[in-house]
Amino acid sequence: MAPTVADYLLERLRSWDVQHVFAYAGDGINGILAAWGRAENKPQFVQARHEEMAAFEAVGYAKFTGRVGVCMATSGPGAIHLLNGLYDAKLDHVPVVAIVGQTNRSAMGGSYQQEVDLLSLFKDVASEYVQMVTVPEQLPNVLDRAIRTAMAERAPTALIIPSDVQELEYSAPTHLFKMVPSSLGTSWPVVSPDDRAIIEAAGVLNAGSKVAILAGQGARGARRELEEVAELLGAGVAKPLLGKDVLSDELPYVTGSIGLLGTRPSYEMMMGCDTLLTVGSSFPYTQFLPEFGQARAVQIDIDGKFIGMRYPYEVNIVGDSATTLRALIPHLKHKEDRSWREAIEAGVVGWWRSMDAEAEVAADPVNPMLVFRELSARLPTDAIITADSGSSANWYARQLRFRGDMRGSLSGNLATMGPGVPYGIGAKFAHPDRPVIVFAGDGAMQMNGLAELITIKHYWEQWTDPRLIVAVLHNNDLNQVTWEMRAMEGAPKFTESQRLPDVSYEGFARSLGLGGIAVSEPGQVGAAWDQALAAGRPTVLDVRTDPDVPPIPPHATFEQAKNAAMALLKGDPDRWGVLKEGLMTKAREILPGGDR
Ligand SMILES: Cc1ncc(C[n+]2csc(CCOP(=O)(O)OP(=O)(O)O)c2C)c(N)n1
Repeated sequence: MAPTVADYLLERLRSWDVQHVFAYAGDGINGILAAWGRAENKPQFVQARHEEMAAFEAVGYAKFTGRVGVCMATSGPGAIHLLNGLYDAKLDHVPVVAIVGQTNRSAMGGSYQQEVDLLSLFKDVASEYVQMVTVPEQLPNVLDRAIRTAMAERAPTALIIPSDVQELEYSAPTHLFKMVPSSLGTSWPVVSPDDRAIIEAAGVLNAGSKVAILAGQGARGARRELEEVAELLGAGVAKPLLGKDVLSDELPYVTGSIGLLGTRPSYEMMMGCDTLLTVGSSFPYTQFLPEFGQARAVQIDIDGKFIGMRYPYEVNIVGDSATTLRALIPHLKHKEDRSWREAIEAGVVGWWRSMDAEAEVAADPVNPMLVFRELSARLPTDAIITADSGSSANWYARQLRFRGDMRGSLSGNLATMGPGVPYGIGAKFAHPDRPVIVFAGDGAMQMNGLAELITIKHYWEQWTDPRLIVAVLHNNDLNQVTWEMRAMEGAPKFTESQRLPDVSYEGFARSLGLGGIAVSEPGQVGAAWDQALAAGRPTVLDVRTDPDVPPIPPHATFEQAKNAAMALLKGDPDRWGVLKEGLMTKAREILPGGDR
């Protein structure tokens, strides 16, 4: 049989070294599924439970490899289901290619079953590149451009292939008018900075005496250079959520996370600095950066489209972060006065002490911070950690001390619920030899994490290191929103919306043949981690956590604290527990032995 368009599609994906496609079947891609059977499942078809999960898995895969993630779905409903995961890729700047089916060309425009205007549907999410393949000769060019554009723009792109086109005999573009041949492979440049801008930037950085560095995910790969710059400038380094793994938390001047979920030393450093150097970050919350006029600022970013915003920077340098920092280093003067650095380091010591103390606050039954604190010390240095949107994102940001080669991510900008478990699956396919730990709320587990445990059951025996631990914060509450309503709206908990039905997460895991550990007392947490980290199979840690421990950051404004108090006065059903836990937690920051 002559190869079809679908056969050629898989062959071309193999040529691009795509090894996994996260996908879900449907008759809109029947031609491709048939080709897969002929291709002996190469690239591997990874079957998710839901197309949104397939997209999240592709995002997780891409985040943890730096390579393109590929997902596939049928026409109509399958394509629609991909959307949220693709938006996650778009907002976090991750290269993902979505391939979807469409009804036959003969039915198009006929309000046919499952016919959705997919070009319009993907127009926004895949604004960098979305195309429909209507004749075989178009395929190599459209696929290659979808992959290259995803990589070049760090964005999702989409390919629509009508079912009848999938089954056409493949014929390559020819040497004729209106044919567009294509070729494989790309050598990406390392973007060097402009020399004059380097001198200007060095002038700004040398003039300051209190330098703060903000290092985001774009600074990954510039670890050594960042450390050298921070040393020379006597600076501290704060990390937005997506940059949590760019620099070790064991360096004494790393102040940790910044922003709504951030640390006190990061906040204080930004409020007190006179100079700001931002590397590879488009951290959106201006209010956590220095006051306008307070600091002179320099930004380095690989993408000219995202530079110069969020803060009135004086020098904006487009360039690869490591290369640009290397160019900058010879021009930087070592700051002799280390008092600013010493104050930052003292703040960092105090911060970690207070994090330990906060994790020790007695709660009913388990303080969620304890779950993270107990893991932090036990984390293997090659671990990959994901967190879902919800209160776990707070504790991920503030309680985990990253070191070694640890990687971690969450839905940084879309902040969607649901990616924790599928990111973990994507991570396992990316690095089957590394332990992966997922933190997820019970709401996220009920939304999709439980179903995706079935995907884990389906595949885990393929992974050389079988450890994929899903730690569930079992608080029977949509806790992050409960607290946001208290802090932002001054509104008491609306039980009908916030309370969740009780489910045994470890019981469900065990019913699948996975490990399941129930934790209902603080004293069990450490041993549970030890057991899960030593287990020869994926494990769900089902921890009964206290919803009354406030995930409000230490620098919550007076307004937010007042609102929370008002919510309690207005008859919040959980008011006594909240008051007790909230006061005890705050006391750990304020009292002697806290962080001051
Ligand atoms: C798809 C989606 N729906 C709703 C939200 C709003 N939201 C953010 S966090 C959250 C609660 C999460 O609850 P859970 O997973 O139980 O975690 P917890 O905060 O209780 O730890 C909700 C509803 C969202 N971010 N994404």
